[in-house]
Amino acid sequence: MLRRISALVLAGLTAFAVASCGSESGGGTGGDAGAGGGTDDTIVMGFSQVGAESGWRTANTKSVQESAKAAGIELKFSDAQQRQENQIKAIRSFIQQRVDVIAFSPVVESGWDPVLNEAKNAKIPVILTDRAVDSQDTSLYKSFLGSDFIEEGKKAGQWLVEEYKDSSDTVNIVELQGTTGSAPANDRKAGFAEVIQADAKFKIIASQTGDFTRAKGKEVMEAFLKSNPDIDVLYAHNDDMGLGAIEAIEGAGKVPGKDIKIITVDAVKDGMQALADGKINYIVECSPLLGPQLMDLAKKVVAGEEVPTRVVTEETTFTQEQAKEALPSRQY
Ligand code: GYE
Repeated sequence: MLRRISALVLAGLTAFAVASCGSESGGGTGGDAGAGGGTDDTIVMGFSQVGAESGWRTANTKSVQESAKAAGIELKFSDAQQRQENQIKAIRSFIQQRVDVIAFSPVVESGWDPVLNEAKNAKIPVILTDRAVDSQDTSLYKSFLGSDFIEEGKKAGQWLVEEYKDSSDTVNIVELQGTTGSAPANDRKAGFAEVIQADAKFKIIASQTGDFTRAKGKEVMEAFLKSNPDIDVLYAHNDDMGLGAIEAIEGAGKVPGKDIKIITVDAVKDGMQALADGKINYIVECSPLLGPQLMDLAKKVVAGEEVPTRVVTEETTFTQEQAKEALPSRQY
């Protein structure tokens, strides 16, 4: 027994020596140290981020980077600029570098099976964070950490139903959707539609993508305003598009929050400020602070421990009054 243990220790030491040797000779390549499938204690995580499209995303990136540091995990961070092909490339490169774990926030839901199979064959565990994939084969990833976007859409719809409960007039709604094909766009649309369809007075008169950005939100809202003189409500799938739309509404000489009621999702600082200022009427929170839980999951997965296949983030909602109270202590 003892002999076996010392043999293991020796093997470990040799492996360690090989690893440090590798990192020295790796010199200029930077960041190779620690990779190599667990020859070193430092966990190396390859993380493929969606992009930098919104305040939410910036806060999420910061959370992931800071928590990796705090957890002693070496992070190889890659920004996909909202393009799936960039994410596939990044994941392939993580596989080639033999990172210990891959985490990514899939820009769209479909089309991941081939690259996820490559990771599986290379025995590199994958954790989905923030957004889901629609793969039937759930053995392709260990866990999915993030919000329930259908629930968020439902919460947005419930506020609207309550707001107009005493009126039988038609309520004309325009919708700014998130990135086409993304889980939050699909689900926030579906959850909202499910709740409002209970009453025929709610009519979605226009619905288009604003790609989760402020610039696109403004541009699409300008077009909505031109072709629809009678808009009562805007439902934007994130704060940034709502903020862009506010500029368009003001530009058209209307008062956001009054002439056109606005519901958004996220609750980032700028959105909360607009809510406190009366320009937005209601925000459904979606937390970007996924970093600490992600690092926790990564450590367990690398250690071969069982982890829950789904971890849902806890979230709330904000009215204008609640936003005023919450703003001073808001982290993002
Ligand atoms: O709501 C939006 C961002 O995937 C939950 O992506 C995330 C969404 C978030 O661009 O602001």
